[in-house]
Amino acid sequence: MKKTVLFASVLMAAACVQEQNDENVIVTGTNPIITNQFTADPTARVFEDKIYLYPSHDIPSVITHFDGSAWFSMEDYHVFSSEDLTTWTDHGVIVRQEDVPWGKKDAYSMWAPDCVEKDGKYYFYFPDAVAEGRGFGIGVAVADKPYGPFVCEPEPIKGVNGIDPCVLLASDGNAYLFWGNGRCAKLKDNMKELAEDNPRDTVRWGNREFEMIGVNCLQGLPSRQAEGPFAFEYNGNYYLTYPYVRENTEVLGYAMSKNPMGPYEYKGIIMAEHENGCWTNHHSIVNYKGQWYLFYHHNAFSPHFDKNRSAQIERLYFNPDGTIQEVKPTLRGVGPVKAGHKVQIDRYSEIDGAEIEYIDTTDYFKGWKTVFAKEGDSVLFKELDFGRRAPKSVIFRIKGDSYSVADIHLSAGDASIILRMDVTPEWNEVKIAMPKKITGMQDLKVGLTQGSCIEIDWITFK
Ligand code: FUB
Repeated sequence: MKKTVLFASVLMAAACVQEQNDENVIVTGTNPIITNQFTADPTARVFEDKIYLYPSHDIPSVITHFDGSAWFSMEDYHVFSSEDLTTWTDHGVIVRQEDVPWGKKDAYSMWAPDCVEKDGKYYFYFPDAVAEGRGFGIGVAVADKPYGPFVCEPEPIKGVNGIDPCVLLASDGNAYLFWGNGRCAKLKDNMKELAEDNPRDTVRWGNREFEMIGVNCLQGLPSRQAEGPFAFEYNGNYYLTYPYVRENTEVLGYAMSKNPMGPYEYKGIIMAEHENGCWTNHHSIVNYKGQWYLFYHHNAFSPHFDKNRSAQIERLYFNPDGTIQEVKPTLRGVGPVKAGHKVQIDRYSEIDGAEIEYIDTTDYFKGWKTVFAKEGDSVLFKELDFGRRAPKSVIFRIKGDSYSVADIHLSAGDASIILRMDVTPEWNEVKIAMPKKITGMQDLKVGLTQGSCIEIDWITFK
């Protein structure tokens, strides 16, 4: 059932619409994590013992860049939450471009946002194209709950022009706004304005000079085309992490300091360039239940247009000296996957010979299939939870290149079994009794031992 609730504020603040759809539950555990829409620039925050995800919401392009190419198009923000990093609830739309009093109503420019909690209020920071003048402003919308309803402030934050806000609530008691290519300024206690005592810079663009509030924390550091700053504090160190162009596309880099406003010292790469050329990356770093995670994006559901991106997660680790270990993107991701889920073995941990293809190239959200073209091809899916009661049967969603018989080898823990099944040229769900008991957390290996080319969409154990 879909409920639409309209909230209006008396004090000139704009109305924001929140849609709540109880059926909007997504179960993945693998990458990408959200499979019902594009989710770029994922900012993850822990509120009320859950992960709340505030991404920007790419849609197929409806606007063009100055060079005529299809451009980023984002008209609203959704918020998602999860307790286990596998089951995600889409709480619906929290802010739309039409609701922003100072924003251009048809700019489709609702780029990377952030949300922080202070004294029981949730402050959602978002960029939008300004209706009057040029460029981007950064707005604030306030709510009593992490999923809204959010009420937009009537004006953007004064003194701030730019994109990609991130707010650091530092242990010195201050809140710091980072934005654009690494600029940082202290916020007032009201979280909606810059503090009066911020330093000021004179910045030169061409032959014009501008006074800018705050400091450029990336001054002198590798920061070509830097954007998307994400700052956090851990073990007495401040970390300023940010995408920038090392060669041709963005990497995630980072710098450390003993002070929120720097000076920062460059330390290296958190994630290298995406191998497929996806130009942007954008991220957040969060500790949830004792484990650090990197949330980032990739264009997995849009292989031919890298401005339609999807959020992914990996575990992140620190070295004893506080530096960060480089993170490699995976398909397996971090969420617990139960054997009773539709186990998407195409999100493999290791692959040997098999190949991964999209199921439907007219609708990439249908996901992938694993193609076993020759005997011996296999994939390994790590950390599959078979639970305490051994499943009695296994179901394969499978097809082949002809009517045939295939022998599929499954191994997990002590069990190593070969299952013979009929394969048809159309997708079919084939159910087979499990000849051996498998329980507990196991790495599952699936391989073709005999038969012609087969494709598997998913496997589930009942
Ligand atoms: O999503 C639009 C822009 O692309 C973000 O604001 C940047 O950080 C980049 O990810």
